[in-house]
Amino acid sequence: MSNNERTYIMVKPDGVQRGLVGAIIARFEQKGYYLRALKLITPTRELLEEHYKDLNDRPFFQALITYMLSGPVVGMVWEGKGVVATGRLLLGATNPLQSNPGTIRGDFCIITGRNICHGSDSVVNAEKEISLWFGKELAEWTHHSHNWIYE
Ligand code: DAT
Ligand code: MG
Repeated sequence: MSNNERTYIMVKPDGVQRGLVGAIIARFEQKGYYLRALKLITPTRELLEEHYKDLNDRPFFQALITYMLSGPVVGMVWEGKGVVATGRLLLGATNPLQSNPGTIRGDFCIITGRNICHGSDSVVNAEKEISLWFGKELAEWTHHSHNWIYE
């Protein structure tokens, strides 16, 4: 497993409106992952329909797009060993009533349609989402604690 695996994490409009951006960033930062990109974005319908295209035949798709268009989102790229799967563990289950306490969704929200954050579900999808939302604008830097986080 590569130390350079990357994932796309996004604070959804409810997370931004509720002032949870910092709390969500903190979970990834404290874990030891590298922040490679971060921006506040007002997404277009077209961008969101592409991002969620695998769900476009689901009954909740239009409600999901309307919700995601309701305000700015914060997109981020986080990097590190196992970050795709571990990122989803940090977010918690899709349905916040089933998310464990201690996870972001477990601690901060209640319903699936307002679950405050997104995380890529595979390495392949992460790379697609990163290029969709950021293109190649990723920062390369070395964490001052790198050798205290990795052997
Ligand atoms: P996740 O965001 O955990 O990867 P997903 O990719 O299956 O979950 O779905 C994307 C988003 O769509 C999810 O965060 C919230 C919404 N969603 C999923 N299932 C839903 C449902 N049954 N009812 C309403 N919204 C749903
Ligand atoms: Mg998903």
